[in-house]
Amino acid sequence: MGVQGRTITAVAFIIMMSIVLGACTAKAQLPILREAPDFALTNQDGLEVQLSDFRGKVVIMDFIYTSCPDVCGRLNNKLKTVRDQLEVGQKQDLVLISVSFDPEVDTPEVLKQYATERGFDASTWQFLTGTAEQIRQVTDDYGVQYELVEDNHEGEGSHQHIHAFSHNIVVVLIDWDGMIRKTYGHVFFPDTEMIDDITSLLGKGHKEA
Ligand SMILES: [Cu+2]
Repeated sequence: MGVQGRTITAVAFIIMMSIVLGACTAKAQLPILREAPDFALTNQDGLEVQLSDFRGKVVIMDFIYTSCPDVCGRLNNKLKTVRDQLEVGQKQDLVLISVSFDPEVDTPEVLKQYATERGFDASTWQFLTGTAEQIRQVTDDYGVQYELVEDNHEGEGSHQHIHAFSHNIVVVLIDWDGMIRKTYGHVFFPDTEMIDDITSLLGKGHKEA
């Protein structure tokens, strides 16, 4: 091979490597994990809501109960903080859903009050409840585990009914097409991780709704 041939080989090699490196540094696409099981539940306004109503949007969904003393509130505060940091256009394409696994206490009225008191914007955030069977089905479908460990009716004549559950944490990121793209199993993920994940989906330009 002559000098010219070697130069061409070297140039070709450099071009090839830069393509490979470019591909490696490009943002990784979230894989499609599985189809998000659909459901029909009741929201904080007493209206029926189906997951499939939100095709064309990106959905972040978690599972909570309103009398949780700690983790559920922290988790929803985190989702609120993440949402607050998105650009206006991105916010419009994102729907937050919190499904209660405590339908006995978390009626639509309780959910509405909870959202209002904590500043969770109910216009873009669905708080869902249902019958015991409906909730059992949805939580089974999404791998939510929970167990009632305390059942408190506070004082005589008080309407306060407090449950305590032992439960795992399930947060799912669902794309515009109803596919689960990521699950978060704890509350300690950095805001930036979820923002990047949402942005990677919203950057695709799928806006049918
Ligand atoms: Cu909790």
